[in-house]
Amino acid sequence: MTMLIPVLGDQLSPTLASLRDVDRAQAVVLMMEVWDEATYVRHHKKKIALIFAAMRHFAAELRGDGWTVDYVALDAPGNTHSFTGEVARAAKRHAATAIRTVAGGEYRVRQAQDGWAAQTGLPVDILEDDRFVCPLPDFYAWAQGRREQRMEYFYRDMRRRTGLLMTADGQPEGGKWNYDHDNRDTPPRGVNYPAPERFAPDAITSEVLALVAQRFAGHFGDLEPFALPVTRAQALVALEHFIAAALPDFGRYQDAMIAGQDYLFHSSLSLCLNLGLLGPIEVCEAAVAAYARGDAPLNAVEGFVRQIIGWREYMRGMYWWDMPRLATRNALDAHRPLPDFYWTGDTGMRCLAESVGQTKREAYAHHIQRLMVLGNFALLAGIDPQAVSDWYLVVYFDAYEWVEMPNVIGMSQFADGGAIASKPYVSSGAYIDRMSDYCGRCRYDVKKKTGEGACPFNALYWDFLARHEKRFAGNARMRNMYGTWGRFSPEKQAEYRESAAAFLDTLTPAAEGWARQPAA
Ligand code: FAD
Ligand code: DLZ
Ligand code: SF4
Repeated sequence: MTMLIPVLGDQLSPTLASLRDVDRAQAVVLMMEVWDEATYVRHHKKKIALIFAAMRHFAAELRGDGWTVDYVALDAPGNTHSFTGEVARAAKRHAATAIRTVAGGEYRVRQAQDGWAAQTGLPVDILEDDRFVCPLPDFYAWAQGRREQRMEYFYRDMRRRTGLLMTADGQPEGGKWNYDHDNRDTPPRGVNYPAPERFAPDAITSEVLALVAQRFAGHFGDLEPFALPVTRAQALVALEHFIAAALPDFGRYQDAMIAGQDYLFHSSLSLCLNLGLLGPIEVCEAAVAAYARGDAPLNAVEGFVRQIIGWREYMRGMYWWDMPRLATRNALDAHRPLPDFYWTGDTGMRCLAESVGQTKREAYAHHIQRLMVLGNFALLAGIDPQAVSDWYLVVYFDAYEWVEMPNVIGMSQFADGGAIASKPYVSSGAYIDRMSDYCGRCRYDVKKKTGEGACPFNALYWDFLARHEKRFAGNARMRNMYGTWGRFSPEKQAEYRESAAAFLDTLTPAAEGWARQPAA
């Protein structure tokens, strides 16, 4: 008997459920580089290189560990370029008698897996992906019983479940669940920012870089320099470096944005976590150990742990809870096309130009750039949420639908009608000015509210509130904003709305084909 074990590109964990309790002598691991996955959206070049390089290294490690690995490279003869096609071919090639796989992280992939039994005529065992803290059935049980599924309460359950930052008598460490209040400082001048650890490409990665340069030349983003971790050993080095160099200041400067400082005190570990090179618990335990040693303060460690066992797990749960509906949600009825500067960076708005430029270079932007600059602008301008979601899925090295889509459609664009965010994440230029150094050298004046040279975020902000007054005026968390809007004279209100309309008229829609191949 031969067990065929397809391992997908984001399942690069030696402890993967499908690789446990199997007789290696009677199993073949199948890994596939397929055009369908690399181009269903036209991913950033760096992201494709990262995934292929990590997949090839993982295959080599498995072989070293005694597994038989059938690795179908992108240019392999006969490659059908779909998961289903390759599973069917490999099942024949190896005369497989059964298939065992871990559930794919994306709805589209999970549906394909459901077709493998019919396609091959073999029994297919699809195992739960247990690399997460919260199994999906537990999340559904938690979500089902509630009128609102808010992250904060879910997070407390995850703290209790894992015991992370809990005292022996079941209380949160330090007496509070959440120390976000201490996490909103802007860094003073002269701070030394710790760059993430960089890893020089070896022969395997260099070969992938040449392949991607040749086959994906038209995709968005800079391929080189490439210095990302592509193995578990490198991921562990990156983790250790973050804990020592950045974690102590992770909390207080978490919301800051500084031009030319791409990472500040963020970890950039999302790429390792989402590929499976690191697990969520080991990452949190490393942070908690730093707190126990007195090397990092509680506000930093709690903030970091909350991102991982709170937000990350919650987003995954909300994705599966709401799919396939989530993909087409558009609660605010937003239909404007994505402006071209999301791809070119060519805009006088410095906050956006810096964030897009960094995204193009690094395939990375940190949370506040994603939420309060790039997402904020799209929400204020009424951009179609599916176009926004496609953009995020293309451009970030950590973007897989299960985590990208709830963050974009839900948290950032409020297109799920408020299932994830209790109020829309919108702000005028004042917030960006407070949290960043972008405004100082912008061609727009952040203090000017309307008219020529005024920061566009200002008029767009009030225009958004006015457009959606019916929906949001009753929201307790927005009462102050609507109170202010209501006190403006009708002439001032009209000025804001006209200024916003005039600005929106200047936007050039992006050409078709950046995110998805235009239909033939
Ligand atoms: P850090 O700031 O160091 O945080 C530590 C870890 O916490 C991250 O590595 C990540 O695993 C986790 N985390 C933090 N916030 C979130 C969150 N909201 N959802 C899930 N995990 C979180 N994250 C992705 O992994 N993939 C995406 O495609 C993605 N798209 C996003 C789109 C938008 C509009 C927004 C607002 C957020 C998105 N995020 C996404 C969440 C977050 O911005 C990134 O996880 C984070 O910026 C990754 O950088 P980091 O590793 O330096 O994070
Ligand atoms: C994102 C991606 C890309 C670019 N290429 C591949 C690939 O060639 N082979 C593969 O196994 N996975 C790839 N992925 C990841 C998948 O699109 C998808 O996110 C995961 O399979 C979901 O579990
Ligand atoms: Fe962005 Fe406005 Fe500041 Fe310019 S002035 S950087 S557009 S917030």
